[in-house]
Amino acid sequence: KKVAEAVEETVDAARRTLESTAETIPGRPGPGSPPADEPTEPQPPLPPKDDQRGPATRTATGAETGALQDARAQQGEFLTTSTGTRLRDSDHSLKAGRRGPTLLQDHHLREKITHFDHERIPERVVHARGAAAHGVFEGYGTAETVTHAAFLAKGVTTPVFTRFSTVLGSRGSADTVRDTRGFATKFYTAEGNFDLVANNMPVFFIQDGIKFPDVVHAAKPHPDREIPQAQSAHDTFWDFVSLHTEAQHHTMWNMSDRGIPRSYRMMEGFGVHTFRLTNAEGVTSLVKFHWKPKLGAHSLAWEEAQLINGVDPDFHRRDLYDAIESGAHPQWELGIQVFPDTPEQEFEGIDLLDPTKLVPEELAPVQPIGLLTLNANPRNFFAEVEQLAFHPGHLVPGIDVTDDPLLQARLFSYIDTQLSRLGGPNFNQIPVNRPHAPVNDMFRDGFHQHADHVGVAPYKPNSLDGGCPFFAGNEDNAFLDTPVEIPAATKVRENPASFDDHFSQARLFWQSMTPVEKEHIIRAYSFELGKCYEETIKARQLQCLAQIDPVLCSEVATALGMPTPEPSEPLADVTPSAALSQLGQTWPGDGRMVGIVVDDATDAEALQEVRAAVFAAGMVPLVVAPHGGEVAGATVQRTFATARSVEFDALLLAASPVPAPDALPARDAKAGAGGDPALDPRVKLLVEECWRHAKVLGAWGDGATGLRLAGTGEGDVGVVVGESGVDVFAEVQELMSAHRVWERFAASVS
Ligand code: HDE
Repeated sequence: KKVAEAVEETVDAARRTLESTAETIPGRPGPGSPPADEPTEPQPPLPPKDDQRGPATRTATGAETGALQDARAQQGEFLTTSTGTRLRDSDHSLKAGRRGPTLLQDHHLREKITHFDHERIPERVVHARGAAAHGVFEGYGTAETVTHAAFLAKGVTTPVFTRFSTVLGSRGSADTVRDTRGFATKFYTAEGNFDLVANNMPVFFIQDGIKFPDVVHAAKPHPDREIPQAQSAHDTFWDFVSLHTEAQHHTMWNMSDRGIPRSYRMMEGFGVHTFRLTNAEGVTSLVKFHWKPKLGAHSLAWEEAQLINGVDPDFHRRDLYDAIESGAHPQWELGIQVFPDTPEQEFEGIDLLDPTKLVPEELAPVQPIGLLTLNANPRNFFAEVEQLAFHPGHLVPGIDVTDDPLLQARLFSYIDTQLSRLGGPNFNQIPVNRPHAPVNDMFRDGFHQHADHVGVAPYKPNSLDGGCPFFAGNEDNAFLDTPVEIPAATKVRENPASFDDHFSQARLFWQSMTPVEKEHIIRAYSFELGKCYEETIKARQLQCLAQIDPVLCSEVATALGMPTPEPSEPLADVTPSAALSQLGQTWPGDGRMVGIVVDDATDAEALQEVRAAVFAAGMVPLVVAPHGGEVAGATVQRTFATARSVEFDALLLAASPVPAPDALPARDAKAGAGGDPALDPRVKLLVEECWRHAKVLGAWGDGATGLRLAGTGEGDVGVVVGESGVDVFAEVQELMSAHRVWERFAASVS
């Protein structure tokens, strides 16, 4: 009886704890609540047809059998074994006596440890590090002239799941490394899943998929020491791209500010390849897909990106999660550049099948066709993000591929890689991958088969299952492989001659940059090549730069302390494309972070007003104070010990805090010049870094002294000093709409 009572008490206590926790986490179900819905709504199976002996398919989520229950993760309030037997204890293994050996018969011990031993699956071979969010896509209907894809029709809304990623790093690597970013979206359309597996750069390193293992092996850590992690600043990468010169254009994008985005929410996306669309009349067009962020495309400063890798390696993942949680739902417009589908498959002399080439927007404007809004975070990272599987061949009627040899190889790779990553051929049955359209695929069995298929004839033609499932025709909107004529050809391992131009668009990109963006590119090449050991590799890359631009080449050569080579061919004559620059416009500041430095002497009312103004601007104020708790009537979010400038898009000083006893280093704690009190060195560092990273600074009241002690103040570019905090913030907000105050630094190149 005693045992039973003790057990009951323990269970009661656990339940009470659970209930109190549940109350404090809004939106989380408490005990006894029904199991949460699946992340992607399961769809009912196809209704059985009258003339059919059995239903064509019944998936594991088939409502008839109540099998939906099976797919739910947590049922009932008791801890059980995986086969549903309720457990009394999960903290002690079964032993022969309190101090005795553990018994082999302890099934729960063995089951618990065995499952744990197998929790990890292989990470993605590339794009291993990423973050994702659910959302909705709404078609504008403007694409109807070029495609009959139903989800692009006016007003049609489609659930989506988007995953952003870096390419090179492992699953646990830092977010803000210099790299290309993945931008892959799964549209769960009524006509089946459409995957737009895009990047944040419009071109790729290679023209033929057969080179993918080469470029990835070169860019990944060295196989002997397995370093460096998530970096291109090493010999093997530069060895490859300087030899395989078709990589030069993409490399230039990586060396530009595009390689270090400020946020996933502030990146453009590009389908890279040319796709073929078909409209209701059967007329085809060639298109390139673009994602345009409503917040604009913005980047970090290189030093800032490096600091973040240490201070907050999850920076991009956190930023996306926090923005969505706080209601700042990021949005992108999907757009297309449209080209006539001619036999040459080129536009204005640009080969549309060459994935190292872009088409400047000035030649083919991006036409908006729909709006993506990401509005919900995943609930279980493994289930949704890790098990998510994209494939560029997941197409819907009205959208088809072209003969781009890079795309063709991708069509093979993405299924193949899931076989080892997700452990078998049934990965599309995983909830996050499951289409919302009815599925009746006649695929059977295999590892991780969850469907309970019925019927006796999973083959076609059959009579035993009434001929089911049936083929669809035009009237049923069946997918049509576009009947493209292929000219008579000889089987060869060769590229078209137009693929031989490797430098003109790298030069086009360089020429399209503003002086400050050029400066950043020079510094990026200088840093990356400066990290290489092999002189021959650096010299070879300088030769490539000579073929792109003499200024770029000589600046990098000077930084490396090497001679500037001459180009071996005349430089390409290019027309710059202003659309390639990220600067020169203003954008909304939704979700931006504004640090406000205060101390115990700060005026509470003024602080309250400024915080309200920051919130009203759609931004997040973070109060930074000498200690935690309440300061100046506000809850402190960061102390001087926990804050680092990289968290803020702008910094406001409402105080000039004197060094606190825990401020380091001690030598900075002496009084300032001219009898000024000293400034806390951590605040000084905040200001100095914000200055260097081209962030807007503002101050009122004592804050003006703080700025001065940190070496800046009124009259400096991007620094606002005034009497009232609200007025100061109004000016700061305006400056922030240009993202950064790059004008602070005079660029040495033009
Ligand atoms: Fe990928 N790529 N890729 N890729 N790719 C993968 O598929 C591959 C390429 C891209 O968030 C892998 O499921 C080959 C271009 C993204 O889950 C793999 C080639 C573009 C993601 C693969 C390319 C991309 C991947 C690894 C050259 C931009 C992350 C895991 C022929 C248009 C998807 C996986 C996610 C992932 C192969 C080139 C984008 C191995 C062979 C070009 C965004 O299948």
